[in-house]
Amino acid sequence: METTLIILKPDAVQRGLMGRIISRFEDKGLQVVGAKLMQISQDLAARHYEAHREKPFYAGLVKFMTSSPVLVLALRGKGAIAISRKMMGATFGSNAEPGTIRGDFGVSNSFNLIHGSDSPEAAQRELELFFGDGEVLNWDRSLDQWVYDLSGGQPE
Ligand code: 3AN
Repeated sequence: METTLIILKPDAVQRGLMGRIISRFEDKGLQVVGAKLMQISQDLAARHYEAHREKPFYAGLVKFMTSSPVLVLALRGKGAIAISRKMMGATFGSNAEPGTIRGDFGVSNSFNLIHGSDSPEAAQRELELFFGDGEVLNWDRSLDQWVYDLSGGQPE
């Protein structure tokens, strides 16, 4: 099972889209194992986006991400990282496919509603950045026996 870090960005929170976006992930079968409404500090934004520090959009991105609260989620499931990325859609709302979160809910390129870890290494780093000890819960979901085929001992 993989766990990924998802951020519902300030535009998603302000536009009242949190519930609808979380529902998409729950409907898909991903499990919410962490959730936190928070205001991202300058320092945390800088650490989260350190790979983009030299990019021309960096200052605007940090300003946006620290401007208003975000909802940070830890989502778990088999292939959760790739599945979430597919559900998010292309980076820019203007060309994200219909059926994806960015494709269905936005048109903007910089206000693009959601962040999701793009690799297992990024997920581990980002989960540690945003969640403290004990804030990601390993809870048994009784539904799992119908979300996955567990007959072989592994979720399929
Ligand atoms: P993604 O979020 O799809 O993984 P990345 O990792 O390429 O996209 O970029 C990180 C974030 O930087 C994006 N979520 C987006 O908010 C922002 N970003 C990327 N490229 C641009 C751009 N050209 N103009 C404005 N913001 C951008």
